[in-house]
Amino acid sequence: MRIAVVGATGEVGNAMIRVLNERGLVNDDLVLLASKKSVGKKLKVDSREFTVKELTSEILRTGFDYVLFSAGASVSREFAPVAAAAGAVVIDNSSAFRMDPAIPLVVPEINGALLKDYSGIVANPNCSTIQMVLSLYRVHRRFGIKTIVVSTYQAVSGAGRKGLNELFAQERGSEGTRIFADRIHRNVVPQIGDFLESGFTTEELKMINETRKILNDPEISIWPTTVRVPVLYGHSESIFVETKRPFTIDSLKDELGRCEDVVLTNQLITPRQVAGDDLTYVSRVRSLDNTHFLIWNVADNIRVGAATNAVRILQKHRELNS
Ligand code: 2RA
Repeated sequence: MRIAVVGATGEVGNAMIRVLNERGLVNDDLVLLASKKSVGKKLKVDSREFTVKELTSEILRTGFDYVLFSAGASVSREFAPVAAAAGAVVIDNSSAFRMDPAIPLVVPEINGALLKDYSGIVANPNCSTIQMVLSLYRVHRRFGIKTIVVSTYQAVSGAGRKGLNELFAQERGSEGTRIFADRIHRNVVPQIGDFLESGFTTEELKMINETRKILNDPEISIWPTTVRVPVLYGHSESIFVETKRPFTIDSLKDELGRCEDVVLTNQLITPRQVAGDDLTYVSRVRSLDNTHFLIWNVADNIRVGAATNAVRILQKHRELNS
């Protein structure tokens, strides 16, 4: 099987390579692609060493089974169709194709069946969306979700290596490059992405639109506030849900606990505990009636929220089409 990773030197691209390797999917045919400035960089993967090559249409036409993209929406818009036209299944971590009605937006545990007999581009959802829908999909199936109110506490790695470097710089006392709307050291910033006319941000709109597409329910009313916090890895979310049909706390916990790749726990779970992990942790389950509840979830945003979900898409596609 021949795989390429586009954006191989970035935070998510690097994680994609690690997860591929952990799952025995790295072989000598792996090709690492990036922009001109990264060409020639060496990446070691266990005993193997790979040299980063320049991303070009020509190289994408050399016959890949899967091409994983994490290099930004403009790169995906230009090159993902080239790779798909050459016969590869493209798994794109950018926002470029997520809301295209012809392109599946996939969290394999929820709607992986869309990958059966499918070839072309598959969109990987936004990290803050993935951990939320992984926590709620069974509740939606059994009780129907009417309304979600979610506040996120998103790690600086969500902004890639530059986000991490910003926090490190400010912790050392320097201004940093000010990539966030305000200083992030010992602060929280209630803006991720750009502000829209509505007063919501692009990140919040992603959570609204992507959740409806993945759960296949355009009626769900979703009210997000996405916040950047001075954490390195691991997004946390406080989620309030109103259901259409009544539940008991036991039946609610039963559904939450049955979600695939989700751990329901009474422990207090924080981002420090989940960095490097591939599971989504749900805790603080509580309710005062039988149609409203609150939960807290935490997941590694670079793995669960991007790289691992992308590799799970690859594995699910292989499973359904081999
Ligand atoms: C962030 N979800 O956390 C966005 C993009 N990864 O910055």
